[in-house]
Amino acid sequence: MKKLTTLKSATLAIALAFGLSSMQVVALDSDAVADSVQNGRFSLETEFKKLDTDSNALLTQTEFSKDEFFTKGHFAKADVDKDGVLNQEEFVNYKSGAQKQAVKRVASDSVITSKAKANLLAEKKLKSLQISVKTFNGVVILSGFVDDELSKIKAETVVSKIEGVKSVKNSLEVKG
Ligand SMILES: [Ca+2]
Ligand SMILES: [Ca+2]
Repeated sequence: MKKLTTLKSATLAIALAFGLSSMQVVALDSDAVADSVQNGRFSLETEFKKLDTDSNALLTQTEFSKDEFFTKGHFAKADVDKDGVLNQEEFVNYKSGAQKQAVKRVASDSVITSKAKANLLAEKKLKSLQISVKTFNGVVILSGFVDDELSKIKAETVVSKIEGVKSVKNSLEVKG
């Protein structure tokens, strides 16, 4: 009797070990972005059903307007067959693409922000602790205070040289 129990728990332990290791393999292999998009697909189908208030399996512009990504331009782009409504496939494809873009954008924006902070910090004269850096879609917004007009220009120049920066909005204020 005792032997059987031991055997059972040994099998269980092996199964657990295998289960765990295959899970780890999946976690290591999958790219975080691809993973979130994949998971997103299931919830996008649910989202589609929620937006489709009259349940005719098609989204009109009004129904789609409840979506976070909605603009008229987005609707037109998503409507691949140009029939003026979105079927589930059009919606899921568009939305997963838009989410993927958003994930990528946030990732590259945060890389730009940290580079900008590091490069500003390297400019000793700038007193960069008083400069705040934000990046959205490759556009860097500088705000806070600098000692003089020259520092304001210097900060902008330093940041605009960073790879991926589309433009710099210089909202730095010169301390009076
Ligand atoms: Ca509908
Ligand atoms: Ca369509």
